[in-house]
Amino acid sequence: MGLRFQQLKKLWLLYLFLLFFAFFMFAISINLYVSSIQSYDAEPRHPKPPPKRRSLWPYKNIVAHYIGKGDIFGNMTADDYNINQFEPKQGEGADGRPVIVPPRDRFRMQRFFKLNSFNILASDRIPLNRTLKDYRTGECRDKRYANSLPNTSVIIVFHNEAWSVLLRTITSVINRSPRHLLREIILVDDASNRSFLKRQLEAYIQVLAVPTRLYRMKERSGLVPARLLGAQHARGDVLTFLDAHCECSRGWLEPLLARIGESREVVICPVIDIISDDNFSYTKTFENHWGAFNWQLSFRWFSSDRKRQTTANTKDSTAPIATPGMAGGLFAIDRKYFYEMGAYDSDMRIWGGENVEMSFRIWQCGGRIEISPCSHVGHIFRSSTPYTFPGGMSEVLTANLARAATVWMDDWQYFVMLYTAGLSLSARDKVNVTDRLALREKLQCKPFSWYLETIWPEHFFPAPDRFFGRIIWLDGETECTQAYSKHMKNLPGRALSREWKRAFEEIDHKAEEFMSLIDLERDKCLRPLHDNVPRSSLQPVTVGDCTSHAQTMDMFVITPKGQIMTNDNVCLTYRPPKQGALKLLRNRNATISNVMLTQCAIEPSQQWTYDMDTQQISHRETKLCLTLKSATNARNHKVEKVVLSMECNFKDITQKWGLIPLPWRM
Ligand code: UD2
Ligand code: MN
Repeated sequence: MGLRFQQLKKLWLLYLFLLFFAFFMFAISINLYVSSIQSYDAEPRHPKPPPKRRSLWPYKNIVAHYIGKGDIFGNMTADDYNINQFEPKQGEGADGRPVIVPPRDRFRMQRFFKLNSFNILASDRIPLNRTLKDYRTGECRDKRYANSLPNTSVIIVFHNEAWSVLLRTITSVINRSPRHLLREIILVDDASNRSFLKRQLEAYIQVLAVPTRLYRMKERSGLVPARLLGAQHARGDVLTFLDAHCECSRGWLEPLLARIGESREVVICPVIDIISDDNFSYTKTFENHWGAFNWQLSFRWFSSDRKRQTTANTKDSTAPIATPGMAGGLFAIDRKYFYEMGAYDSDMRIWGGENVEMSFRIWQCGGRIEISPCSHVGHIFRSSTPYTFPGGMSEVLTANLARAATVWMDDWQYFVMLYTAGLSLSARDKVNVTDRLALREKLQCKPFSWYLETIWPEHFFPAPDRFFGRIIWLDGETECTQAYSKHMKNLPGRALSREWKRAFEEIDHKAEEFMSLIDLERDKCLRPLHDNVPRSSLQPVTVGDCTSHAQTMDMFVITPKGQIMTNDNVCLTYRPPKQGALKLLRNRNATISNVMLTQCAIEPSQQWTYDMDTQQISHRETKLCLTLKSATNARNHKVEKVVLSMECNFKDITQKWGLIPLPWRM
């Protein structure tokens, strides 16, 4: 008996030990997992650079995470979509501060991120009326507005928006708008299926301090039909549109309404600040920025100085800035003017394109689009789309863009269709835009060339007086390089050989021949050193394989003044590396060159000349020639071949360049 008992006791102890050990291992692995999530999370998302990080939209078009039919959230259950976990903690996120989700919730945080493409667990901890700082400049705060400003209806459309985020948008509108200027709030539900957006929402809005009405689309249609429905029911003098994941900051409304009070033909946008999709911190962005579109018609922000065209006093920092393009989500417009100008193209579905269409239409038909530096509204920028795209993301988006381009872009519509993935000239045949063309006729709108020249003179699109095409390295081996050099050498009037205009004409003459001779397999094109680097970042150039049409890596626009531009407002720039900066270079493998691609600006570092006689491209000021050489990195190691600016030598074959045009209009 005694022995049995001893044995049993040992077994029991062993059992306890094993149990304890298993538990210990489990705890360690959980801990490791959580910290791996934490470090994964901490790295790429913080801190969000201010609006320079303007590549949100292209990502949205190209690498959105939408997968197709079925459960796009993998392990999410029906309950997960429909549960409302809003549980505010006092002071959380106050003054726009970031929220730190406790470690025990990290796993759920990760899992629920996909639901909205933002960190809903962070949002659910922040009270609906969290405080924000006053993001206005002193001048803006001191500004006094007329007593009798027009009033507004605020229109917010949504599809499956998260509860806390939607209600924080509404609360910020109510709390930060002067009551007499805010006539009503109009919500339009674009056929959401989350259960808390049904009765619960209806009940909630009944008791708000500002009349708030909710309309529902019968079926999922997209933000344009939803905004049109909202506008139809609005009674305010002005329509103010907001996305459903915004926070209005102090003094946001008055400058918008005041500007429309001054001139009803102005469509006025606030400065869009950044609410982090990750921790919901509120980051103010620069006031001095404006927007336009890239070759694929994706919206882009730019920050170069622009004249404030609205006041005689150009130094008035509170005056709005004219902008060729609007981001699309946040703007105010006189209600009657909205309809006089053709409201929206109601055949644009789901998402995208309407901001392009409205930007071109308002400007070309006699209105203006401006950003008021005194009005700050935060918006959650996301790096992927959380919702479905009935009809397919690429199909929907390209159809919307094809509509905008066909109606408003004249000759330039072909350019967009030729060089946007998913579009082609046949896109024109699929869209019926008769109504919109009639509108353009009725409103007697100006041509797209006027828009480019007058409203967006800094633009980087091709134009009749510009070159558009590839810059190939004339290694003298391929048929194309031989034909090109031979032609250039035997031209009369050498004195003119350094004028871009002359070069463009000469190249244009032989365009067909050069285009037919270029061999994409063998000819080498000037292009950025690395693929897939954000366009806005500084990067060296090299020569490499020429790309096919939808990729525009190796395509350049050259202006008669010698700016060598490419997509996204990027220009070839002479930029000698600074000694001190070299030592500090963090990435010791970075390639060093004195020629870089960087944001365009009107400055001597971006002015180049071409000598048709020698086929050299040289920097105008330093007279150094573009040369293909092996470069070194910060460790003094030789790396790949890059293009540098060096002493010119007309015999040097590494300095010879040919301009091979590409078609861009019919
Ligand atoms: C930007 C604009 C957005 C719109 C879009 C182009 C900003 C801050 N945002 O993208 O307003 O102009 O470019 O189309 O300028 N929605 C629906 N139904 C749909 C899809 C979206 O109601 O089928 C709602 C959505 O809930 C949101 C709004 O439309 O409130 C805009 O959608 P988004 O936030 O996904 O667009 P965003 O900010 O990426
Ligand atoms: Mn949005």
